[in-house]
Amino acid sequence: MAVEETLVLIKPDGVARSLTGEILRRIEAKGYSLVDIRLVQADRDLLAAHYAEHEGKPFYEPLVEFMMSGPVVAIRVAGDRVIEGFRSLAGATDPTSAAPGTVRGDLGRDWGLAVQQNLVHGSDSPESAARELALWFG
Ligand code: RTP
Ligand code: MG
Repeated sequence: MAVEETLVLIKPDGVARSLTGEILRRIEAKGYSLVDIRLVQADRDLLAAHYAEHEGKPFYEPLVEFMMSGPVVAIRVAGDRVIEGFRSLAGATDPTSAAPGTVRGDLGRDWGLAVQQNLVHGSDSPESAARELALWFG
C-alpha cells in the first residue's frame, strides 16, 4: 500500500453552510488521518497558482471569485491511496450527477450559478498533491 498525502479544501460554500465538521467526519470515518489544518482567506495570487491549469476557461474568473468569497479550510490528509480515495468520497464535479453517498452527491446541489459550488476540492494526482500542499502549507 502506498501511503500518500493529499490537499483537501472545504470551499467557501462548505464553510458557510457549517459542513466542515460533517466533511471532516467523513474523512476520518474512512480511516484517513488529518495531518494539518488551517482556516485560510485565500487571495488571488494563491488561487491563480492553485488553479493555473484552468486559466482561460470560461469558469475560471467566477471560480476565483467564488473561492475568495469567504474562508476555506485547507487540510493535509494522509492515508493509503488517499488521493484517489478522497476523490471518490467527494464525488463528481457536478453535484447533481454526483452519486449519493459522496460529499457532493449527499450535500451539494446545482445552484444555477456561473460556477459549480461543490463544497470540496481534492488533489487529482501525486504531482498535483505535492504542488498544492506546498502552496497551501508552505
Ligand atoms: P476540484 O479541482 O475542485 O477538486 O474539482 P474537480 O477536479 O472535480 O473539477 P475541475 O475540473 O478541476 O474544476 C475545478 C473547479 O471549478 C469549478 N467548475 N465549475 N462549468 C462549471 O460550472 C464548472 N466547471 C468547473 C468547480 O468548483 C470545480 O470543482
Ligand atoms: Mg480539479
